[in-house]
Amino acid sequence: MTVTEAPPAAAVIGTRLLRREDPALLTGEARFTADLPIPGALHLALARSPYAHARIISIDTSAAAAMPGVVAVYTGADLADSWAAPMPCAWPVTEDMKNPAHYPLAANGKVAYVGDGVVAVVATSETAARDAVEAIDVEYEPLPAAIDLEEALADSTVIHDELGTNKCYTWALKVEGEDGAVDRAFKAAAHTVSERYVQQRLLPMAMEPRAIAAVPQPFGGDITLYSATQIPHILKVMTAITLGIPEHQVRVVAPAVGGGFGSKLNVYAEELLCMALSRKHNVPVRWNETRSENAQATVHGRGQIQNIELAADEQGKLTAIRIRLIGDMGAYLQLVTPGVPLLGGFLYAGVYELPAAYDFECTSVFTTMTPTDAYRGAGRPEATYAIERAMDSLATDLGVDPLELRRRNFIPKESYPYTAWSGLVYDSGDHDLAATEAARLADYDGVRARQKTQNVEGATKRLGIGVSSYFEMCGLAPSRVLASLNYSAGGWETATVRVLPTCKVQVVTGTAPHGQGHETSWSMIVADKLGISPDDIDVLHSDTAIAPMGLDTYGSRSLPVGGVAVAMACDKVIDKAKQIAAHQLEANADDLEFAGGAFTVQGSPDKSLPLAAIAFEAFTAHNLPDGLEPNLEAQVTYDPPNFSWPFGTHICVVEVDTDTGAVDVLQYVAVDDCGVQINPLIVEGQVHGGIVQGLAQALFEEAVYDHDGNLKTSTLAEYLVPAASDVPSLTLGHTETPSPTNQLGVKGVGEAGTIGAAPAVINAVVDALSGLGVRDVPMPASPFTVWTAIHKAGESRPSDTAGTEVGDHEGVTARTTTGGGDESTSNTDEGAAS
Ligand code: MCN
Repeated sequence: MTVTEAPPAAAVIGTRLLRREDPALLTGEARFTADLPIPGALHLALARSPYAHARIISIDTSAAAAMPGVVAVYTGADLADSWAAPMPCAWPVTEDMKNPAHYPLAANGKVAYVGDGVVAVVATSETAARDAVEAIDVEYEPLPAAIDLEEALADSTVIHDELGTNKCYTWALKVEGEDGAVDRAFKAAAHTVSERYVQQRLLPMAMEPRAIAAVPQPFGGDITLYSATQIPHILKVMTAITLGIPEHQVRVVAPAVGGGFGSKLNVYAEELLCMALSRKHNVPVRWNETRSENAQATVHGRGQIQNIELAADEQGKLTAIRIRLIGDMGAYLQLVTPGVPLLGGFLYAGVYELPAAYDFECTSVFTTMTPTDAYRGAGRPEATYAIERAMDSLATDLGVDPLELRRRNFIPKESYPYTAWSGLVYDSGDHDLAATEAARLADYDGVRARQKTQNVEGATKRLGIGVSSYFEMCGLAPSRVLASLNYSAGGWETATVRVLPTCKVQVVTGTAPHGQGHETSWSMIVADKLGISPDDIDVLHSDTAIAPMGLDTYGSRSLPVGGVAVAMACDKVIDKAKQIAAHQLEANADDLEFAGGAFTVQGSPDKSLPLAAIAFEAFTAHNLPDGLEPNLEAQVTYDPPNFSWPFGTHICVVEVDTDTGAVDVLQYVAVDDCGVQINPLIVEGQVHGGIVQGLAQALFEEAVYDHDGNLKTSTLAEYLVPAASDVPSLTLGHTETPSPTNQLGVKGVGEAGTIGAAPAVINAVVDALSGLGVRDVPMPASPFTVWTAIHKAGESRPSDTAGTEVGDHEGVTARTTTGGGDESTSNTDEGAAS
C-alpha cells in the first residue's frame, strides 16, 4: 500500500491522497462542540425516567430549584408554550401511521422508556445542573413494560393511551406479475426455506457523544445552534418549525463531529430544549451527553424480527420470496424511525434474479424502549442479513455449495441495467466477478478442502466459511422516488465552486461530513476538473450561514449526490471561463480546449490562457464579453436520476471451538465495488469501519433490556464494542463497475462494509457447525450463544445424522419440498462444489 503527498494536478482522482482532515484530529486541534468556549453559557441537565413505562403522579422541583447555581427548573407543562409543533417525524410511511405527539419533556403525564426526559434543570455549571437533577422528586405509578415485539403487538399494555394500540403501521410491498403468483410459486417450488432471524438492537456509540450549544443573538431574535449533528440543514428547518422561529433566524453549525453512524441524523429533545431555554433566558445554553445518556437517550439501531421464506426450483433458482417483518420503533417516532424497515423492503432479493413474485410486509410496533432510527445501513444490512442467511439455508437443503448457489442466482452482468421485480432499475453490476475475486483472495477452494480434513468426527475446532453478496442501494434519490415512499424531504444536493481572484478555490457543499473525509475527496474532484492542486482548494461545509442549502450526510449519499454536484459545478465554471478565454484570445469558444488548467485554441498551442489569468480577469471585470457577469463561480443543485447501486461479496473464515463456543475469525475478505474510487485510501477506511460494525453485530454487540425495560448495557463495560485486538486483519479487494448514471462513475461506499459483514460472519459460524446439525446461531454469536446452539442441535439431532461428518454442505439432511408442497426428507450428498 502506498500513500502519497499531494500529487500533481490533473491526476488526483484514484490516488491515495492522505486525508487533510486528519492532522487536526490527530493533534487534538479539532474543535468539537463541547470544546467551544462560550462565555456566559448556562448548562442543561435532564431528570430522566427510571421507569420504562409509568404515569407521573407528581413532580417536586423545589429542592432542586434551591440548590446553588441553579437558575431554573422546568417540567414539560412549564415549557408547553415553547413548542409550535411536536418533535418531527419526517417519514409518515402510511396515511394511517400512528404517531404519538412527542415533546422534548414528557408532557402527557406518562413516560415511555428509561431515559425519557421529565424535568430540565438550567444551572451555571454542568455539575450544579447534574447535582440538582438528583434532588428532583418525581412520583411515578409504574406500568408494565413492553419489550417483546410480539407481545407489544398484542396490546397487553398500551403505551400511548391516545392511540389505543401499540401498532404503528403495516406497510406492504407485494409485487406479483399475475395475481397469486407468490402463493403459486411456493406451491410449485422444488425447495422452500422458512427462517426467522432476530436483528438485535444496537447502540450506535459514536466516539463523540452528542453535544449542543444554543447561542441567541442579543438583539433581533437570531439564534445559532452548535450541535454534534450529521444534518445541520435539516436541523435548521426542523428546529425552526418546532420552535416557531422564522427559519432565516436560525443558523446551525456542526463543528468537528466525532462520528454519527446514523445516530446524529436526528432532531433531539436536547437540541430543542437548549434553543428554547436560551431564548427564554437570553443567554447561551449548552448540554453535553454522558456515555450512559448516549446509550439511553440517543437512538438505537436495528430491532427487527424477520420471517423470510424462499421458494426455489430444482436448481435452487429463486422463484418467490415472502417476508414478514416486525419493526421495533421504540417508544416514539424520531426523525426517520418508521422508514428504516422500508429501506430494507426493496432489498430482500439481494443481488439475485427474481421473477415478479415478492411479498414483503412490515408491521411496526411501539415498545417501552429507546426510539430506534437509522444506524449504519438502516434497513439494508437487516435485509441483506435475512436473504444471505436464507440463501445458506437453501444451499444446505440443496446440498449445494453456498457460493455456487449464489452464482446460479446472480443477476447476470449482461442484464444490466436491470429492471427488478420492484420496477427499480439497478444501474450496473458484475456480481460474479466480485464473488470470483473474493473467492480467489480467500482461497475459497483451499479452505473448503481444509475444512473436510479438519471437521471430522469429534473435532472440537471446526472450520467454517461464510459468503455474503450484497447490494447497498444508496444515494437515496431521486426526490420523486422518495416522494412515492412518503419521505418528507428530497434527495438532491448542492455545490458551489468559487474561483477566487488568485485562483484559489472555495467549494461550498451541502454535505455534512463527520468522519468521511469530504474535504479531501471534494478537493480531489475539483483538482482534476480545474487542473489545479488540491492544496489550492478549500472545502466549506456544515454551517448553514456559509452553506445555506443542503441535505447533509447519511445513506452513503454524499459522493454520488454531493460529490457529483461538485463536479457539475466545476463544469459550469469551466463553461463560463471558456467564454472569457474565447473573448481574450479572440477565438471561437467551440475551438477552445481545456486541459491542465489552461484553455488552448485547437491547432494553435501557443494561443493559450491559464485559469489563473481568467480568474483575475473575471474579478476585475475590465474586459469581459458583453452581458457576462463578473466573477467565476457556479452553483449546482443536483437531483440524481437513480439510486446508487454499489455491491460486493464478503467471505469470512472462522474457527469455532465447540467446547467453549468461542469464535475465532481467521480471515476476512471483502471485495466491494463502488464504481470509480475517488480516493482508495478513504474507501478502504470506510470499508474497514463498516466491516467492523457488521462483525460487531454478528459477534459482540447487543442492547440488552431486562423484563422491566431497564437497559442493562448502558456503559462500555457491558456493551461490547470490539477493540482493535478483537478484529482480524482485513483483506480488501475491489472491482470497478462505473455507475452509468453520473459523470464520475461513482457509487457510495459508506455503509457497504456493514451490509456485507454480519451475514458473512454468521454464515461462517453456522457453516462450521452445520455438520453438528446447527442451522442457525442468533446474533451476537457470543461463546455462550454458540455453545447453546451446538448443544440444542445435539439434543434434537436425529440419530442417523448425529455422527455425519462433513464438507459441511454434503451429507446433511435436506428438506425437499416437491411440486405439490409435500415435504419429504432425504439425505443428499450431491453438488458440494468443493
Ligand atoms: N468515496 C470514494 N469513492 C467512492 C465512494 C466513496 O472516494 N467510489 C469516498 C467519498 O468521497 C467520501 C467517503 O468515501 O469521502 C464516503 O462517501 P459516501 O459513500 O458517499 O458516504 P457519505 O459520505 O455519505 O457518508 C455516509 C456514510 C454513512 S451512511 C454512515 S452511517 C457512516 C459512514 O458514511 N458513518 C460514519 N462512514 C462513517 N465514517 C465515519 N468516520 N464516521 C461515521 O459516523
